[in-house]
Amino acid sequence: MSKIALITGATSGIGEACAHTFAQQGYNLVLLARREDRLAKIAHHLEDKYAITIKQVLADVRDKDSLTAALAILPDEWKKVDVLVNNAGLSQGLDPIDKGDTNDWDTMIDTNVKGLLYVTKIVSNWMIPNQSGHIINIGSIAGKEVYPNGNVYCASKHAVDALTKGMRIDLLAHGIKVTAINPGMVETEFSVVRFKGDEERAKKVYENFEPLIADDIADAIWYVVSRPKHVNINDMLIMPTAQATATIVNKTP
Ligand code: NDP
Ligand code: 8X3
Repeated sequence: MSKIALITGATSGIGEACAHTFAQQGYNLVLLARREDRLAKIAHHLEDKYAITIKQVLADVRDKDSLTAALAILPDEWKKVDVLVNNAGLSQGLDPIDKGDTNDWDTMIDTNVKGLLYVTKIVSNWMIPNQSGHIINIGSIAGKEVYPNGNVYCASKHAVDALTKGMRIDLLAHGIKVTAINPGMVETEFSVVRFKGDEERAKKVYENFEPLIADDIADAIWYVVSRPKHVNINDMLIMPTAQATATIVNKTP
């Protein structure tokens, strides 16, 4: 049987690009996200184009009970997951700590940290009997540095950095690889979501320099996944050439 990759947040950006890359490599896919129409459209397109099979899992990673139920009903042969891409995540708002919206904080921590944990607990228990598997956590430059007004988003991605290290230690004896992929600025729906639908403001983030695109990250993930069995890439920080740090970007005037 073909290998299986489970990708969270597969309806847009980096997750969608990963779905294309793994499909092209002949993987069958479990694609998870909340937007049903988009998920179905992407799944049908990839099944037609690459002659692979896809299971769609409509779930919110924040909702532990329904997430658990949605994954539990997958047939047993679909639980032999080779690669988990913990990609579902978001930022909400860009405000100083005294002005931040506590609902935004809950959303970021619940999605980026707790959601990633819930998915990992379930899927690592599927991997352990096989004594193999590869977990890719999508962190961020925001998990390596803290930038003005990034406070809670940066904290959530620092948590992903710590959890990646912890998972690697805990899953070592089971032959499961754990990798962190930490991108700088990637033009996806990320900033539209951060600015709650303000497309003009989001567009400005990526003006006057060449940001990364989602395919750049999918390409790096494929590199990591396709190393020989005895090789693990622990941590990768990928920036646009025009970006030196989280806040220093060489923009043309
Ligand atoms: P997008 O907004 O384009 O994609 C985010 C994906 O996550 C969507 O498919 C969305 O699907 C899914 N998602 C969000 N919340 C949930 C949830 N509660 N349950 C299930 N799925 C969810 O952004 P990106 O592709 O840029 O972001 C992907 C990851 O990359 C995130 O973890 C982000 O923090 C990280 N990242 C992004 C960078 C960037 O500059 N773009 C840089 C560094 C890291 P749906 O709404 O259908 O559920
Ligand atoms: C998203 C990257 O630093 O632009 O993780 O917020 S950043």
